[in-house]
Amino acid sequence: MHTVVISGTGLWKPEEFVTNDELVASYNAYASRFNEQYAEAITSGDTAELPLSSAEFIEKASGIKQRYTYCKEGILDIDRMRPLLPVRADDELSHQAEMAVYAARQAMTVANKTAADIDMVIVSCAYTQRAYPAIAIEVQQALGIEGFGFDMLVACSAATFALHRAYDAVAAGSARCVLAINPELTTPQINFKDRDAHFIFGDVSTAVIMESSDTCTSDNGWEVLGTQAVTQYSNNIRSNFGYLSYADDTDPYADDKLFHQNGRKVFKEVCPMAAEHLRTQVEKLGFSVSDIKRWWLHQANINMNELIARRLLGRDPDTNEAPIVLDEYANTASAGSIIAFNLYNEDLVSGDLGVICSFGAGYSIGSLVVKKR
Ligand code: CO8
Repeated sequence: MHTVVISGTGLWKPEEFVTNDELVASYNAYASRFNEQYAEAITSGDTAELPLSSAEFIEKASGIKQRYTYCKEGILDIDRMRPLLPVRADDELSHQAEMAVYAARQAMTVANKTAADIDMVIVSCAYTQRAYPAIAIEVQQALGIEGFGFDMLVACSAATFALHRAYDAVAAGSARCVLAINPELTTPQINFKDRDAHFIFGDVSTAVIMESSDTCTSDNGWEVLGTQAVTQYSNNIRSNFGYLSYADDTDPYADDKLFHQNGRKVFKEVCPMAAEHLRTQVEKLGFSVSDIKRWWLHQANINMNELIARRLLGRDPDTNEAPIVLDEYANTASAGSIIAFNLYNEDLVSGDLGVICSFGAGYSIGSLVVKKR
């Protein structure tokens, strides 16, 4: 078995962003127009009135202040309320591959790796923009990497589950060096007409290089001490988008085809699961929770992260003990814990322990215990 290390990460964010105030102004204009248009039906009880959204609620309930958008155009237009993405020809680099390449190049630079060093590419995220050819293979070609690549979908746990596959491959020797990328292009799957969900997600791309410690030349390497994953079926977070719409004659863009959830239930069910998962993983490796210097947790909701940290530690976490990136990035599906790791690891010293952990749809929870080299 090879000792496996994370030797570099990359983080790419779009230039454009949407603030809570902008988003709420757009949604409220849409809802007000709807309510006026259907006033009679609302009065007679045939149609439900659309409630208004509020920027104060969003920040208090989620910790989110803004979200990055790969394509802002169209999102705030109340006659559209979805991004207006330009179509790309088959021989052009696809949108998601482009996002992936930006983050991948950064991770490769930090890890001192060239394309020749890498022999496995995983693109893992909540959605891929097409079924095939795999985005990973397109990225592989764009970067000039030999070997093989494949795509994986595990919703919010896509990044950690991909790192588990990378870990297994490097540890077993079936790959020397793995590039795992999370081009989270979430905004095209958001129902911006749904007050409960319109504020949650943002676009971003993250990448991680994982390799054997024998080849690692990075001055910021993290040894992976263990991985742990669990899934438990739940319908509380769901998207029914898929190719069967063509055959079952349902509207491919209906509300149920977009992201929807019962957020309250998710909150209640996932927090204890995640806290228990983290404790058992740390203890299985012979450590105690107090040995962990940093928790790079999934970023869905600030109240969730604070509750999980409190359950684990038995007290409020100190500043930076469980860093939050939601204010700037919002929920970026699987990329959240990797953004937190990318932005908040350099102050730790050799021997320090940390945990990267995701939790979300499925339900799925994935974690890695890492030690600074
Ligand atoms: N503005 C004003 N008021 C609002 C709004 C709004 N936008 N939304 C809801 N309210 C109101 C409600 O109507 C309710 O009013 P009342 O009390 O009168 O009934 C009140 O505010 C409270 O509503 P909630 O109970 O729903 O509010 P919460 O405090 O529970 O907060 C959250 C809602 C923020 C959604 C919270 O429940 C949450 O974050 N839960 C966790 C959810 C979670 O982590 N989900 C994971 C999703 S991510 C994932 O798994 C990846 C999926 C794949 C990626 C998809 C990419 C698109």
